Parts: sequence; C-alpha cells; structure tokens
Amino acid sequence: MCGIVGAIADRDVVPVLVEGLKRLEYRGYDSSGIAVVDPDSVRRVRRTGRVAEMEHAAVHEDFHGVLGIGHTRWATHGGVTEANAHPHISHGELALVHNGIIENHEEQRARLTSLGYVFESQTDTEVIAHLIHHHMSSGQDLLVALQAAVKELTGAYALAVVSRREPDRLVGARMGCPLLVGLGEGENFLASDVSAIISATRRVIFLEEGDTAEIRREGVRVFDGRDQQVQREVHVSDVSLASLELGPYRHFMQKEVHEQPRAIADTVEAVIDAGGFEPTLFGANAEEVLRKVKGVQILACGTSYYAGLTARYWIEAIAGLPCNVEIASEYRYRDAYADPDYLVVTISQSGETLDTMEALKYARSLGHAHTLSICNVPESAIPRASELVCYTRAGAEIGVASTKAFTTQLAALFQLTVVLGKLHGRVTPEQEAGYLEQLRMLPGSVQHALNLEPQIQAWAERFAAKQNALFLGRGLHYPIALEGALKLKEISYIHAEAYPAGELKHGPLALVDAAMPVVVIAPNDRLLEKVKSNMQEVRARGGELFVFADQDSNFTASEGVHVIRTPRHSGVLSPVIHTIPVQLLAYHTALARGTDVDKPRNLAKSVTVE
Ligand code: F1P
Repeated sequence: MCGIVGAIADRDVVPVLVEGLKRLEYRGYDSSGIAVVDPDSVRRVRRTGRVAEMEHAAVHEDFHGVLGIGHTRWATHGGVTEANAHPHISHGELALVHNGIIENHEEQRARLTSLGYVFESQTDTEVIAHLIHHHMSSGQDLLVALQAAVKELTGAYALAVVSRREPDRLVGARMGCPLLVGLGEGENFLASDVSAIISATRRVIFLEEGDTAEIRREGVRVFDGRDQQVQREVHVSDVSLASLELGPYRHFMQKEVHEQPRAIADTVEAVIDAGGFEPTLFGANAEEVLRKVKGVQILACGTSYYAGLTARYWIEAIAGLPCNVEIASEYRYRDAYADPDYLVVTISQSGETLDTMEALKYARSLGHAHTLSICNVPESAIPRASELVCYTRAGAEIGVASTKAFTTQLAALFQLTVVLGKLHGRVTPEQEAGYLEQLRMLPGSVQHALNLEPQIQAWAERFAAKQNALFLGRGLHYPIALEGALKLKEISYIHAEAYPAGELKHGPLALVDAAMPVVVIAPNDRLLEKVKSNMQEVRARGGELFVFADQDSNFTASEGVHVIRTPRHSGVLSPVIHTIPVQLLAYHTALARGTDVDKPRNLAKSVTVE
C-alpha cells in the first residue's frame, strides 16, 4: 500500500525521490507527491494517477532541493484527490508523509480545529502535520515535537517529516508500519521499503516499534519509545536490482511466473544441500519447539491463505498432526479456542499484512507460545515478531498478484511438513529420501509446466470474452482451484469462483450453461474418478470444460472438453505444478483484455490496513 521515501544530501534529491516512488509503485497506490524544503519555503507537487504524471509536473515546475520527502498514497480516509494526496503541509512550515491509519484522528481533528487549525483534506494524516506544528509553536524543535505528537496518536504509522525551520534534518517515526533508515556517503535516507533506496545504498537500519529517528547528511540518531537514544544494528540488504527491473519481460507478473523454477530451487537449496529435512531450517531452537507441538494453526490472508489450505492436507497426511487454517482477519476477532501446544504458523509474502500481524498478536494473547513465520521479506514485521522463521527465497515480487511467492510458500510448507513428520515419528528415513527426491525434481517439473504456455495462451483468447468462470478441484487441488479463480478475478476482472468439485451439485451447477467455462484441476490421484463424474455433470448441462490434467490422468479432448496435460505426475507436490497453468491462464486472459496486469485496480501488494 502507501510508500515513503525521504532523502537529505548535497545533491538534488528530487530524482532520488522520484526513482524511489517508482520502485514503490508495485505496492499499489492511487496518488503521489513530493515536498522539498529550504529555509525560505516548503514546496510540494502532488498528482492523482501514476508517479510519472507527478514527475512530469515536478519537471515542469522546475522542482529541486537537497532535502525532501515523497509518498505514494492508497486511499483510505478520503477519496482519491490531489488535496488528500501526501505530503501534507502545516502552515507552510512543515511537510509530512504517513503510512498507516490514525484511529483517534477525529478527536485530534476536533481539538486542533478548536485551536484554530484549518484542514484542507479529509485524511487522518493532516492531523499529524498540525499536531507537530502545534508542538513546534510552543518552542519545541522538530524531533521533540514529533516525539511529543506521536504519544498523542493511537493507530499505526510510519512518518517522515521535514521543516523549513530545520533544513538540515529529516525526522521519522514508526509504529505498526515498517520504516527504515538508509545510510549513504554524506547523504542519508528514510524509506518504507528497501527497494525505494536500493540504487543509493544497501546499508539499512530497520526501525523498531515506537522508534523515532533523526537523519542528517553526516549521521543518524535513533531513539526508542521512551526517547532514549539507542544503537540499532546495520544490515546490508541483499535485494537485487535485477529483481526490481523488468528485463526482457512485458510485465513483472510474467517475469515472476517464469522465475519460479529458480525461486523454488533457491528456497529448497538448504534441504537439498543438507541431504535431508533438518529442523534448523526454521531456527536454531526449532527442534525443541517442533518436537513438542501437538498441532498446527495456520493464519494468513489471500493467496497465502490458499498456501495454508494446501499445507493442511500435507500436515495431516504426512506429519499426522491436526491442522487448522483460518483467514487472519476472521481469527483476530473471534473468541477462538486456543491450545497452547499448537504451533501458530503465519504465512505472508510481504511480512506486513496488518490482519496477519494482528492475528499473530492475538494468538499470543490467547496463550500460544510457539509461532513460526513463513515470509519472503527478511526483517519484515511478522517474522520479527515470530519465534521461528523460514524465509522463502523468491526474490522481490513486484506484481501485485502473488505468483512465485505462493509456490515458494508451498515449498517451505512442504519442508515444514516433513520436518514435523520426522520429529513426530511419522516419516521414515526411506520416506524422507523419497520426499527429498521429489523436491529435487520440483524446479524441473515447474519448468516443464511453463512450457505449456502457448497452449494456455490459446485458451486465454477464449476466456477473454467471458463474464464468469468456475474452477473445480478436489483434495490437494481444491486450494489450487481457489488460487486459479483468485488470480483470474484479480487481474482480468472476470468474476471467478472455485468449488471443491463434490460441491457442484449443492449449488454452483445452477450457474452452468454454454456461456460458463469450467476449469478443472484433474491430476491422476485417488479422487480422479470422482472428478470425472463431476465433469460429466457439467457437460450434461452444456458447460464447456477446460481441464488441466497430468500424463497419467488419461483424458482425451472431445466436443466441449479441452485438455492440457502437464508433462509429469508429481505425487504429493502436484499442487505446485498445477499452480503454473492457472497463473498463466490468468496472465494471458488479462493480457487479452488489456488490463493493468501488474497493478490491478483497487489492489495493493502490502495490505497494511484492515
Ligand atoms: C496477502 C495478499 C496477497 C495478494 C496481494 C494482497 O499478502 O492477499 O496474497 O497477492 O498482494 O495481499 P501477504 O500477507 O502474503 O503479504
């Protein structure tokens, strides 16, 4: 969602801010803006729409400065208008950008209005700008005013603030939303995401909850929630520039779909190198924790939730442990039954999803002591709040619709399953060797599935004209049907629903007619014959079937039945393989419909609000 970048340097920082905002575009936004300050003025430019439009306006207005902040906004409080776009300015003195939501903004707005402040926007953010200004008016400097103001706020924020009165520093604060300091040579930065400043520096300090920071050209100071100066570790980010750039591809989604063999190979590398599934994959003390857990509670949102649904089949069948999977936004508001012997597993590609983070905190408050995070972004909030961690190694994922993050989550969850199975005496050494072999084959099998692209592209031409689609799967492949429907609706805007095939006659069959394409995930497993009967039910009502099968499924195409076969049968890892064709179907359908594949309307990459 929203993104922040700030810089102080001896050079013009406007190109740094604009480039940073362009690198943050993938997070999802609907307006953007930058502000620069010098002792004479605070200047800003804001636009709705793309960063390129704002950049164009900045060039036109001859916008330059050595100290500035920038923002991409995804509207929450107040519509998509220039007046609501950040930065917000108070009294021509200070400019501020904000990620997150201030919960007590109405109360603060009333108070500040009574003090004579006039509001120009409908945002919760403008409150913070005036609040800091109010503290500065009583003689406090910018940093102290920020530290005082945040103590009057409830809610979530990452903030970057500059003031005309103090043109030699930039200040920031973090609570509930990520913010980091970038350390350059004679220049320093603030950003919500390392990708925003990666061309300038890789050396970063991740601010912790309640921290404030002062950033000058010559150095940085960090303060904790009690305003005591603290030392925070400097990290060297390994985000690669190549993963942030498109290269020869037309879209990031296309690039990321094709990166999956490598992403999966990187994620399983440690297991392959070790020649076995070791608990240390999840942390130094993981063995002790994983050995004593009696079950697994998975919490996640969106695509990550579907990864969790797949894992339930594995964990119960292979590790022999009970497994519940729940959407984080539901769990966090439910009087859930908590068994402290259950391991809480959160899954999140971004590591920032607010509902997942809150569900994790809630699980802990209910007595869950053992938590494990599967995440693609090192040092993000959710893994930092978890006892055990497994980082997927998909590399930066820019397309809003998750692809390589999903299949690497599946790879990580499979590893967790086998480790649990070993520790609980359910997986023998022979079985472990078999699973290892299947994992070793996985990147190659994914590559074979990618080679089906031309056939899937031909199907996509037909899908492009449809208004609705049904996806069916059973067992392990039901979550993949869900993921296929989600991908299609997210990026092509075709209404798509997924059902376990056995549910067809309990409702959705009523929707089936000649205009309804029905996608079936039908590999050769013990439910295949059942799926075939479900397909007959569709054909009998004139529905057109698009079947993803594997070599052993023994299907032939016929009138109204189209079949694409993945080249191998992949046993228990078959859901990973069958994800590829549904991703490609969504991608090519969206392409044929001319939608914005990487930045689908209304959606964001990191959902940092409820
Ligand atoms: C969950 C999620 C993604 C989706 C999109 C919005 O995020 O629903 O699955 O692709 O990016 O958020 P996360 O918790 O996995 O980061």
